[in-house]
Amino acid sequence: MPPFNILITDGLDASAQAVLDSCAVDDRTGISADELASIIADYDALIVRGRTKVTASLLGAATKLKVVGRAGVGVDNIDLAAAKSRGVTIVNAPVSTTLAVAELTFGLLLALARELPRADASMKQGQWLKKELEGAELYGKTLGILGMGHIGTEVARRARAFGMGVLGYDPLLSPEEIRGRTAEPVDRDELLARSDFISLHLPLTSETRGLLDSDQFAKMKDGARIVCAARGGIIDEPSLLAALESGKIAGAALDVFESEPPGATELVKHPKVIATPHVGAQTAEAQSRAAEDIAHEVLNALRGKKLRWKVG
Ligand code: 9EZ
Repeated sequence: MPPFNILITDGLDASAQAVLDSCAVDDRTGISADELASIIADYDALIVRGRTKVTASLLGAATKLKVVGRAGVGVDNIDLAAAKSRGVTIVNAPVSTTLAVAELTFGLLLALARELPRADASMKQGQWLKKELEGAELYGKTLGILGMGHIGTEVARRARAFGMGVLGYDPLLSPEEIRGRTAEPVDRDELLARSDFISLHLPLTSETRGLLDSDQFAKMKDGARIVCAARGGIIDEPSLLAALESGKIAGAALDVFESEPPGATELVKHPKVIATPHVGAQTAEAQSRAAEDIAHEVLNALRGKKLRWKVG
């Protein structure tokens, strides 16, 4: 049997190599959409991260393609309906990056509470802003977690260890399941009204795009702080900017943006915003796990084996 032809277009950690050693693997990281469309017909499988847009038109040109693997979690860069109608299987690696994102979320919560980026920047300017840098403790505060999947659950566990009260909302889980994940189950409005910190851990879908808009900010506690290491576009950026300007929201830490890279926008430059360049899953451990997990899953799909992480 000839080897399976596998195309990689967004880079993939070397830990995938041993798993795919029986396959013919082409690494064309950074390839343009046009060039990708012109070569995709040669491949049985495509492995992407978040950069490559797997569109209906690309899938139309992919006459041999059996499976697309997303090395990581969100599949918002893949047209799932088009894949389904063409019989292309979509798999991801939904647990590989959980701890990396949960730990970044805590970094951002602490950075907001203690203004760590400002503290560091002032030192590098030769200043000593000790008196101005009176922050807040996480202990005794309430964290509201929107989305209680793998990542939200790990954030909840860590928040408990810091002595925070933890509220959880997830439309896909029962109150009992949310309680089992160490959060108090509440509806969305109650979460917004009671939380000192709100962290988003949900996918970007047509339902969640623009979920946090000016109506939702108006329901929040005065001086609430927001963390988003989920996906750009879930927070409506103009609404957030207005809420920061009015003082309704005391701070926001954003790892993701509607358009990436965003450039030095008003939001990115805002003194109450901490911005990072979508580094949630960027740890050595997460990238290695994501690559190994997706390599196994793609190979299983090609061999017609049982799948752990079929999407849709
Ligand atoms: C939506 C969600 C969470 C959510 C979580 C998941 C599809 N989906 N949507 C609104 N898995 C919080 C608020």
